[in-house]
Amino acid sequence: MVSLEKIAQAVIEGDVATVKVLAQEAIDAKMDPADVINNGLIAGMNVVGQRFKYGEMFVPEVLMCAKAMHAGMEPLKPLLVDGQVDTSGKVVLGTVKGDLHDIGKNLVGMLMEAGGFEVVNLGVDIEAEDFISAAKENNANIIAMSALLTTTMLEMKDVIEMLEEEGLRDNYKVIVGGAPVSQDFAEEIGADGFAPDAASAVDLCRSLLAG
Ligand code: B1M
Repeated sequence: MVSLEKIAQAVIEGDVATVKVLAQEAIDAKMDPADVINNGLIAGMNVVGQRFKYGEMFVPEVLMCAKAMHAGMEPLKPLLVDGQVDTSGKVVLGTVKGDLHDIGKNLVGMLMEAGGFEVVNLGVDIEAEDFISAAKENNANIIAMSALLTTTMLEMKDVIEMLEEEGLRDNYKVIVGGAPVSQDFAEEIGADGFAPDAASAVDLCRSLLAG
């Protein structure tokens, strides 16, 4: 019989086919879709995030797990009543202007979604004004920027300066990450936080919004 533990385990194993079957079985058994998402799919993905953080899982495996989670979400989402899945907050995420690297940024987005955040993933090569207008339009809590090049990480500073110029700096928490980015750099440009990896980015968002 289908159980939340089985669903979580299939996500942890990155077993897309099994997750699909179990999600359908859960629907047929009239299980609460929010419970299946929160305590089956997302619970499994949270384990994946922690294993990735501690080097027990690697990027390709995490991507398969995320694919499995999404495969399970697909048939369940239309059955949800608004507000049934807790959202921890809304994040506007992107790779900064001039930078096309998105593998790490997408991992960050997936783990944030698994962590209960609503993520607006803007993509790559995002201009400062586009981060800001997306944050305004989506009523976001957090602006999250990724950069993989020493030349493009400076764009993060432009976004923060533009927020200050527009008098919007206090409206959003700003977090930064990516291989060349450090805690020192984050402090230097006035960001609210830096995370070295995707799972830590989720913890950081939680702690920033907690106060
Ligand atoms: Co490029 N590249 N690349 N590249 N590339 C690097 C980054 C580089 C270190 C390679 C090297 O020279 N050794 C180097 C940068 C040097 C520097 O500036 N310090 C480099 C270069 C120079 C370039 C080009 C300029 C090469 C050229 O054309 N001459 C060019 C630039 C293009 C551009 O962006 N304008 C370029 C292009 C590319 C590809 C397109 C071929 C491809 C990107 C494909 C894609 O992303 N869709 C690519 C790749 C794949 C890499 C390497 C090999 C791998 C990057 C990656 O995906 N890592 C990289 C070398 C390396 O790192 N070994 C390299 C895996 C990923 C999971 O890790 O992105 O670090 P990462 O994300 C981590 C953390 O950093 C963190 O969490 C993630 C998961 O834990 N994190 C965040 C990331 N964003 C975060 C945001 C957060 C918090 C945490 O909060 C918001």
